[in-house]
Amino acid sequence: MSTIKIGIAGRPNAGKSTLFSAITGTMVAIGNYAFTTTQPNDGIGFMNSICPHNELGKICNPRRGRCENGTRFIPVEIIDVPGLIEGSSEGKGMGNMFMDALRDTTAIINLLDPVSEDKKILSPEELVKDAEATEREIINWFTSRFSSDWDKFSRKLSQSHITLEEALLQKAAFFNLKQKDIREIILKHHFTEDITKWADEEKREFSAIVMSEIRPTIRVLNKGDLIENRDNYVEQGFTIISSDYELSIERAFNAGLIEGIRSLKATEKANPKQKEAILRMEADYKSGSMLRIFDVLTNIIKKNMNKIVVYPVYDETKWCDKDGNILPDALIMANGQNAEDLAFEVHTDIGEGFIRAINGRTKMILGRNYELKDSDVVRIIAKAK
Ligand SMILES: Nc1nc2c(ncn2[C@@H]2O[C@H](COP(=O)(O)OP(=O)(O)OP(=O)(O)O)[C@@H](O)[C@H]2O)c(=O)[nH]1
Ligand SMILES: [Mg+2]
Repeated sequence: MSTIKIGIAGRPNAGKSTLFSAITGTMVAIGNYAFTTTQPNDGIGFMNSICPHNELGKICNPRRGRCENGTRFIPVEIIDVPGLIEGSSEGKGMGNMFMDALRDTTAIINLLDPVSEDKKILSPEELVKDAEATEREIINWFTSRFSSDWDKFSRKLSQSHITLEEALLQKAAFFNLKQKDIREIILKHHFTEDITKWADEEKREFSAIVMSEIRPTIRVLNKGDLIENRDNYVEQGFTIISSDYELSIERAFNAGLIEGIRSLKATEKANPKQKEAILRMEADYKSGSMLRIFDVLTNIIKKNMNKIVVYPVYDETKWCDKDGNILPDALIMANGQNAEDLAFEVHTDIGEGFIRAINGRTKMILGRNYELKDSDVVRIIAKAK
């Protein structure tokens, strides 16, 4: 399973389910009214990476995901949740219990709606306020989950004398935080060593730090097709997409009206009206102020989450597995992980039996501490069990 799980949160009607539908290719309820979604949706989307098969001059055979004209589509998990409003954490709207679906996400997209309730286009400043309101609700949800049963937890702890790191590992288990992440937070920030003495403010601060440093929340402005002066928003730092376009493209691709999801070239099957719509979308993307969603997902994974893509192979010259499948796997790893980590990612037995690795490009021998680089093709040699 993918190690990446991205949640889509935001106000009601922002277009979360439209976006989810477009990236996962599944049908879910979409409606021009608040609280269309009442239960979280879970599906598979894709990030992009330039496939090394381009260098080999042969086509790859991905075991998961696919490859389109040399661009690899690598699967990642996507979650769509009901809309958040101010006060969701106190039970308004759909409440915030559904947010539990985001408890083990590795990043959250805060999808922003440029259209106000009275159908005006919001200014960049107004959008920032909206974004902050949603982010506050996310932190409120985290804090309330993290603080629940605090007294019971404190009583139990006062008899056991464990370190802050261990206490946090237990208390935040619901969020699937790794020991390394907790260690990093308490090294970098000051927290009271005795967790039973934490005041509400400290609990909230811990939640805010997790949500910004471990589970980054990334603002993405939707409905770019409705914004006339997109460049103004880009200058203010907004990343703009259109879920409506993405969904149309997905449908056009499935109906054989365009050549690929990336290359919006109309096929002969498209009628003149469809061709015109395709050209209009293409022109909007060419203007550069609006991004395709895979590029946004890729940026989130590579830049905000600091990940790389690595291709393990069995044969370092043909870049294939035992059965001759070329570049069968594309694994998303953390920047800074090494050859031994890759071996463990492939299989625990391979990790334990690690002898050495070979760089598929240079054919150099790599030790277990070799730091992996983005797009590396690596053969691992391990003792047979
Ligand atoms: N023009 C335009 N309309 C969009 C876009 N994305 C979504 N919409 C419309 O916005 C409305 C709301 O879309 P949904 O996907 O249901 O929104 P949601 O955020 O899931 O809403 P809730 O589930 O109620 O929180 C629908 O009428 C969509 O067609 C877009 O990029 N451009
Ligand atoms: Mg929805």
